[in-house]
Amino acid sequence: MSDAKAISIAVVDDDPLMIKVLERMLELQAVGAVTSYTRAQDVLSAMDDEQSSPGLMFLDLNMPEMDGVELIRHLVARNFRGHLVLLSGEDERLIQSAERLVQAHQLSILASVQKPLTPEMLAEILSKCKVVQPVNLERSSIYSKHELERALVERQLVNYYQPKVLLENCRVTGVEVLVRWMHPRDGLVMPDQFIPLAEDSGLIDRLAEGVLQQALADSSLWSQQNLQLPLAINISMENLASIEFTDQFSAVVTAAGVLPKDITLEITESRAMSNPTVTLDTLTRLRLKRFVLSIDDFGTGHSSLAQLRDIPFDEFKVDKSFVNGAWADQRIRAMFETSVSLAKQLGMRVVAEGVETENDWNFLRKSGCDCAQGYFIARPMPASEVAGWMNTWRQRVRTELMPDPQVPQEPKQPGTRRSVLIVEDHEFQRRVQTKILRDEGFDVATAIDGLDALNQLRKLRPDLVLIDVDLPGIPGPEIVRRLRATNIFKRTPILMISGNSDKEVIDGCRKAGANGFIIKPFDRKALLEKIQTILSRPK
Ligand code: G
Ligand code: G
Ligand code: MN
Repeated sequence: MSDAKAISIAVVDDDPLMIKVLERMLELQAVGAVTSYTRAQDVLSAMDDEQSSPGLMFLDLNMPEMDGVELIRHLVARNFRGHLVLLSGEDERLIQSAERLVQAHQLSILASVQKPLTPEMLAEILSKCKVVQPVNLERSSIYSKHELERALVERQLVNYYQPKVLLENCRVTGVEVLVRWMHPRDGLVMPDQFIPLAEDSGLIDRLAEGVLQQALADSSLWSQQNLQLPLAINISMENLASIEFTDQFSAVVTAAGVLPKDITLEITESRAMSNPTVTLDTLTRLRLKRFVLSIDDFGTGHSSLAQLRDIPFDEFKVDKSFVNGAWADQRIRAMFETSVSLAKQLGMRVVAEGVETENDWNFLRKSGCDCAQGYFIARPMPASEVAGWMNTWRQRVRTELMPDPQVPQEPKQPGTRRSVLIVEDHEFQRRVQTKILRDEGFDVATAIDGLDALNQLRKLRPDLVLIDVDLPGIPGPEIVRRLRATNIFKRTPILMISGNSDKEVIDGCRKAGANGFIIKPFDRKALLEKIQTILSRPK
């Protein structure tokens, strides 16, 4: 349900006529209080004075003095949590790039429209409007320097560890150290709540040293259990700006009896380098000492191609926003593949982070990427859980992720019933095909789209698959391609079904790896003959 009635609305547009028109339209939609501004600066002043911000803002991008894009930046700085509707008389491209900017700042954008806005568009926009929680307008962390300082002294910071695994054989190559704050009042606090504070208040060096000491101690306990786990430590740009960092860091590592080659430094550019000369000096010397250098979150922070050119990174971490969902979204996939290709050409090892689902995982296994990290493998965990996780992981690899292809899991006895999965979005078609095949003695399962199919296939491992070419989401031929790329379904007989008999469609299916093709409508006899043909062919 829309909450537009309960929300305070701001309209920011330098054109008074445009404001009048929009106010009138809003009035007709019976929404909450509307305040209008002809200057961007005025809405900011109002927010500062009232210590509150509108729940919904209509924002003209083209304004003299402060323009809409600049205003967005100021809204971010004020922790604006309302919804935005971008308006512009300019071309589509400008709106699109402003939209990306808004999304990059993780603000909610309800719509971006080329003027004029019609009452119908407005009604639709308002219907998407939800009340947002009032927020603390304070800019930075809710914690003070003093509080963080005490946390360091009292050892309230604890390391969590998240494994990275090799895609080729699922071996664990190490763990990333992710710090958390066990806050006496607030419980487990995530690093984005206090790392920026540590950077701003000069505490980041002490924080980094504490994290390193704890990681080395945990690592030594793991070695006693015969676990050799290389560590990846997140290092802030602020750390690298200190000329003493290299020597202090390597002294601590050496004192613990750990080799630099077993320590990766993950470097994120959450902010631009404050002192590029010192930073380059530090990184080069760390590399000379054989520490492994990894560029983290490439493409989302301040990291740039110039850094890749100038800094001798060994490892490239592809940000989760270019990994998660790449299997289904063409744009994400393009960025992912470009990143991998760039890193490979520079001779770097590639780690994909944010591997959340089995689909992500299967996509990566075929991608040329070296390592993976993410919730699908393991969430960050306390040191005490790492050894137990290693055991479950080995188990999971054997039974689920890399079952030995020579030993089929459930050997089929001769004479057992054959099974088929029908992938078809139209209910009627699904029923007809199910009936024909059941009558023939098949065990029939059905799926209504590609995702459903891929999920079921892994469990069922049918002897035959029928796939409709035109499916919502993943198209039929793409499903076939993905199946053919796996060991389990390399040779499973697949029959494609389509209402379209164009040569391109048929060729597309064959190229994807289908064994046969049948055109709708077909009768029972035609379908069974096709199936007979593909089942009797040697695999
Ligand atoms: O799980 P997660 O919320 O832990 O981490 C969020 C961000 O905090 C990541 O970008 C990570 O790089 C950063 N981070 C985690 N631990 C540390 C640390 O010890 N030092 C620094 N500088 N950043 C860290
Ligand atoms: O240092 P970096 O920014 O890369 O830190 C990784 C961050 O990503 C941490 O906050 C970690 O908790 C988080 N993370 C790790 N695996 C996943 C995942 O599979 N999905 C998502 N959304 N976040 C993840
Ligand atoms: Mn990291």
